[in-house]
Amino acid sequence: MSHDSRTTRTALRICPLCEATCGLTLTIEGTRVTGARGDRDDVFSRGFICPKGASFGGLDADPDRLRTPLVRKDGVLRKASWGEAFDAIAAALPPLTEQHGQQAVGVVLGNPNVHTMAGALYPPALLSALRTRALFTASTLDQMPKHVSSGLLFGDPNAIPVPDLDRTDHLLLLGANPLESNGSLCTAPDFPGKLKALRKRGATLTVVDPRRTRTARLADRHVAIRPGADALLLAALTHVLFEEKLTDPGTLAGHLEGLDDVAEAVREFTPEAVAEACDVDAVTIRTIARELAAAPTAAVYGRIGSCTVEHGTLASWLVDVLNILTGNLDRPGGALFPLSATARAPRTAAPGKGFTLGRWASRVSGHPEAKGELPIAALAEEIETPGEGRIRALIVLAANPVLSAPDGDRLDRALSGLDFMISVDPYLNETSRHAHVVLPPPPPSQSAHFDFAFNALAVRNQVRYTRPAVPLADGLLGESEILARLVLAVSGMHGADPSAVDAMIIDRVLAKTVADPHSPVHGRTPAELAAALTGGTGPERRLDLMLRLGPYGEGFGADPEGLTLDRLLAHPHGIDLGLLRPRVPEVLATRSGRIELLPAPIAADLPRLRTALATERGADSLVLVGRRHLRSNNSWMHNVAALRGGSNVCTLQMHPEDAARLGLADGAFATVTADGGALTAPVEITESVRTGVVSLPHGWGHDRPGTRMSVAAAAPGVNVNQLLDGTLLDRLSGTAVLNGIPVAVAPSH
Ligand SMILES: Nc1nc2c(c(=O)[nH]1)N[C@H]1C(S)=C(S)[C@@H](COP(=O)(O)OP(=O)(O)OC[C@H]3O[C@@H](n4cnc5c(=O)[nH]c(N)nc54)[C@H](O)[C@@H]3O)O[C@H]1N2
Ligand SMILES: Nc1nc2c(c(=O)[nH]1)N[C@H]1C(S)=C(S)[C@@H](COP(=O)(O)OP(=O)(O)OC[C@H]3O[C@@H](n4cnc5c(=O)[nH]c(N)nc54)[C@H](O)[C@@H]3O)O[C@H]1N2
Ligand code: SF4
Ligand SMILES: [Mo]
Repeated sequence: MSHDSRTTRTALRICPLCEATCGLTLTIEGTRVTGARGDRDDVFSRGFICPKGASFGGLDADPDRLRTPLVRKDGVLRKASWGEAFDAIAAALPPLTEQHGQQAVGVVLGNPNVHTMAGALYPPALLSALRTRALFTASTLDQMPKHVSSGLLFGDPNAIPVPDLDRTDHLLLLGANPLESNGSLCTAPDFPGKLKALRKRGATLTVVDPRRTRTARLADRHVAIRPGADALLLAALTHVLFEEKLTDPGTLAGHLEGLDDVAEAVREFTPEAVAEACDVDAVTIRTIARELAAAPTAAVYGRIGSCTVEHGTLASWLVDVLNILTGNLDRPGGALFPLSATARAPRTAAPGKGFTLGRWASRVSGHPEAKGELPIAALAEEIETPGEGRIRALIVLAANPVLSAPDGDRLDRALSGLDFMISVDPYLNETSRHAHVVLPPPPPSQSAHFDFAFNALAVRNQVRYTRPAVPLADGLLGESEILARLVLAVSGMHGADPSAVDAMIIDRVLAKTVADPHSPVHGRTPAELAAALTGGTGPERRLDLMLRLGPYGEGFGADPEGLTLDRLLAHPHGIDLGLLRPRVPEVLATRSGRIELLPAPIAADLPRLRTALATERGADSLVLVGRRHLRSNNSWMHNVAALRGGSNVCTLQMHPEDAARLGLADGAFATVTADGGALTAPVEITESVRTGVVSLPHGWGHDRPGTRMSVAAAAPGVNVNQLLDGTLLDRLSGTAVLNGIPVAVAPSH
């Protein structure tokens, strides 16, 4: 193949920039991506594309991307070869754990790990090589409450039901703005189009959000709730279902435990009791409950605004309780569990191990672990506080917690005091600037793509895979190879062939599978099965293995029509695996084998919600919420010139009445103060936020020295998370409270 700069061709690439996972057709001149459009033949996205996907080429070719590793010498980060970079790691880390113990090495996993193959395939091996419990991820800034509620209800923290957008008659959406975010924990290319189609077919859309978002404007009803009050609203809806005898779990009835206990638990949360705290009148609450119960099918769906709040786990739990009580969980048109092609093949229903919280706790504040993770809001104190088990080294994969987590200034100082830090990141940014070694992955066009995470959250079962659209440039390493080498370097096998990591994992999986009497390959030999795997790379062979052993797989001959990597490669636009289907009881892994409606940790957290009923707030008090902009993505897409400007700016949105009371004009600068600090931002007066609420987007504050993101630094914005001190958490999940934060706002002089 020639890569002459005059040849123009197209190649398919699944978009890694948000959860919608659209199929893109890239135009490539030589080795440069010069265009991107939606792939009309993609079995799932059918040609949809958004402005971010359309800017794929700009992002891919960003001149600020690192093209060589960086290694710190004499305090300064300098360009280095891959050999030097891994030598530095192998020289530093093993001695450090020998001296200070395994807990002295922390790991931070950021959001893009769910958008890359490498991020899915290697962190488990890295963690098991390190044997550390100091794991912090973006989940505790995001969806950990949902994992905890699913773990407790269904026994599996990854069993997350998704709303059946294409078939539902009624959608109650809380704290999500898919018209800007393109959806989350609900993978649906063209989410906006699906909501419009929903309205068009006569289904009802209710949006609960303190802001009148683009999504809210599309709805039949917009409920401008007071931030942080969703759990109260949902508890009152549940109360009404019981009070008015509207519960009807349908076919789920035989799979439930604790129905009466839930009725008792929500008894005092009457619409009248919660109305003031939610700022939603009791009549509206009763109407919503009755409509939910009366709809032929309905789905309740909550996201960021219902998770990153003080009662995030309770709200996440109540979302599913409502789906269950109305008979909508696990039925078409309701909320269903997807079945992805790389999931474990369904077992026959049987009691499982259940889900346990708090098996260990963080060293300094004693925060309980959830899903093996500690709150990222507690990372700085774990680095700063002396004593045994203090974190002295940190491996940061695709994360920028200096901007994305609470109190970045404190974390910034803490990171600068580490003995050793590694960042796997394409940018020298607010976090990676502290690293001793920076390992840059290649641009996305040069990576293969498979959505291990999002296929399990998709509104339709389907499977797609794209190989690199452009060959790996000279001098770069694929991210899978980077992470495999990292695993070797930290486990005393520095210099071994990175394919050894994949081979080892394949062997381990096969050994376990052939020993399982329920497996189609029971009794066969791992070596024989491993030899049958196809694929040009270690990650491809692992994908082939998962596909073959998965629920649609050919099972190494058990089902000759089933899925393999080769079959998938023969379908470049993907394979449709059909509509979501009911999966209870096969998904359940609780100890009882049933859905445990009122798990003990939830029951123990409810008194905290009761105290929220009585919270006093001054007439002029203000709380802060976040927002997302269509042409942005957390902290790292502000460096793409084509995506800057328009609504994608860091302003403090405020209702005209609040602005008038405070004497603030549009464009004037305001100082915002909260427990964690203060910042100054330009005011944008808009009726899209309700009174008593101000809004700032996150991921801004690109004004620190030592970074290399020139476009972002030219209009840096402010870091909203500087307003937080990291102490405010949803206790059950360790998730930082990022919405509904009390603030004071004053004109800035
Ligand atoms: N106030 C407030 N704070 C928030 C939120 C909020 O709503 N409000 N949202 C939270 C949420 S939902 C999340 S998920 C977190 C995100 O928190 P993080 O994951 O810490 O933040 P990102 O900005 O996504 O940063 C991702 C990092 O990965 C790098 N990167 C990009 N692509 C790749 C790649 O292919 N490989 C590698 N190795 N690195 C890559 C980027 O350069 C960047 O440094 O932020 C949270 N913070
Ligand atoms: N364009 C863009 N797309 C993205 C991202 C991005 O940064 N930009 N980030 C990606 C990531 S990592 C994630 S996790 C997803 C998130 O996807 P979404 O959950 O859709 O995220 P948001 O757009 O932040 O929507 C959250 C909404 O909750 C509202 N809200 C705040 N507080 C409350 C409250 O107390 N109650 C209620 N009911 N609502 C409240 C906010 O006003 C906001 O409109 O988006 C992903 N997609
Ligand atoms: S909606 Fe998401 S996945 Fe689709 S093109 Fe836009 S950024 Fe990419
Ligand atoms: Mo997220």
